[in-house]
Amino acid sequence: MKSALITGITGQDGAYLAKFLLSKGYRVYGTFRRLSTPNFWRLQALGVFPKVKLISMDLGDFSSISEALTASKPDEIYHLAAQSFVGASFEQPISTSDMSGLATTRILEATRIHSRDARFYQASTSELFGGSQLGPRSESSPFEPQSPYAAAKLYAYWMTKIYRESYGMFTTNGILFNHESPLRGLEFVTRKISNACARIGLGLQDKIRLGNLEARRDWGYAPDYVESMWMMMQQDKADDYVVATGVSHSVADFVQLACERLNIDMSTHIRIDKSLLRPLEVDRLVGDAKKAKTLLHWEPRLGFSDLVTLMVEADLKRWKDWQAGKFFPWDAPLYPDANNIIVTRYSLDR
Ligand code: NAP
Ligand code: F7E
Repeated sequence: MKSALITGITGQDGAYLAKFLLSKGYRVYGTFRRLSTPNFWRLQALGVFPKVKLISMDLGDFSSISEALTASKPDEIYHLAAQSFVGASFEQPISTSDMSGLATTRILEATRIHSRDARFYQASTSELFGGSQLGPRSESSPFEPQSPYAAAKLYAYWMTKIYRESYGMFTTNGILFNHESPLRGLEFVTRKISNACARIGLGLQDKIRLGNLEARRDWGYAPDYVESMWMMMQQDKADDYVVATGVSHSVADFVQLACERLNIDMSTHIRIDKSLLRPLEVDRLVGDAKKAKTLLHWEPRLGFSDLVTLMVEADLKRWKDWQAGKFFPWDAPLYPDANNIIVTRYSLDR
């Protein structure tokens, strides 16, 4: 049985990837950070919480990274943990550089020392490309990062390649364009819209405040995208791949479709809030995933319109359940059964 270690298993991609790898028969370990309020709701929502083994790790703490590797002895490492919100990277540029950039080197170093034969996936991003050029971006397009987040991820991208070329390690960059789902964090624009529209439809909220409605993104469906991560790790030779749908839409398109699904009049409920505009904006991004399609045989399954519908309906159901006094999944109100949490310092000594 193969073992996989997912850093950031509590995030959107971590949870879907855990579910996917379990379905492939993997033993799945995942790292989480100790928070005063636990954050396992996505794993619970997908029904995989009791099936994964959890290890506490902080990206700034090299010893906790080393412990995670020695405790899990992974065949494959999926490095997903990062400060992933572009907007916040302008507010916290230094910690973002550390957690989304330098932390990758910490994990690569720990891998080189403890698990040299393990395969390594780096969660690279379309944000590397920036937004000044027109047309679809492929693996050979120039990089022009436009945020502290993107600059940190560009450093991590290069370190991933450098470890491949210097030490012959199997390290791969998945350059993924935006991918969304009902498990997306509420800060990101798609989930912010689906959640707010659901609440407006039920009379729980009146207005939704947004920033740049003209920004365009190539939005795909997260469960489709985590499969591409696994496919990259099964190749004979490590390489870098763009993963995208090839179609872009504006934030306004997302709002319009979400409002249509719920018969909401968009003009009455949307307000532009200038404080949500970024100091530097990536105006448009669209990807060219020809390489992933040809070599990995990867294809996106869910299109934009179905994605909007899926997200809106999921949020509508959550709020209806809440109104009916049922469980509120993203609150994770109770500390879950902690039998599967490995306390590395103690358990390793016994
Ligand atoms: P996400 O939902 O924000 O998840 C990020 C994960 O990183 C969470 O598990 C988070 O833990 C963890 N984390 C953050 N800071 C940490 C720290 N200091 N120590 C330990 N863990 C920490 O992000 P996602 O959407 O799943 O994305 C996964 C990865 O892909 C990220 O690296 C992101 O930058 C990258 N990416 C995402 C997209 C996209 O469209 N989703 C596209 C391209 C690349 P908590 O749960 O405790 O916060
Ligand atoms: O913004 C605009 C905003 O925060 C999308 C991360 O997963 O994908 C994500 O980064 C667009 C931007 O995602 C609001 O200005 C308008 O142009 O949902 P977002 P992102 O910045 O594209 C990439 C690939 C990653 O790697 C990242 O980790 O929407 N926008 N109004 C808004 N954005 C937000 N968040 N909130 C608004 O109110």
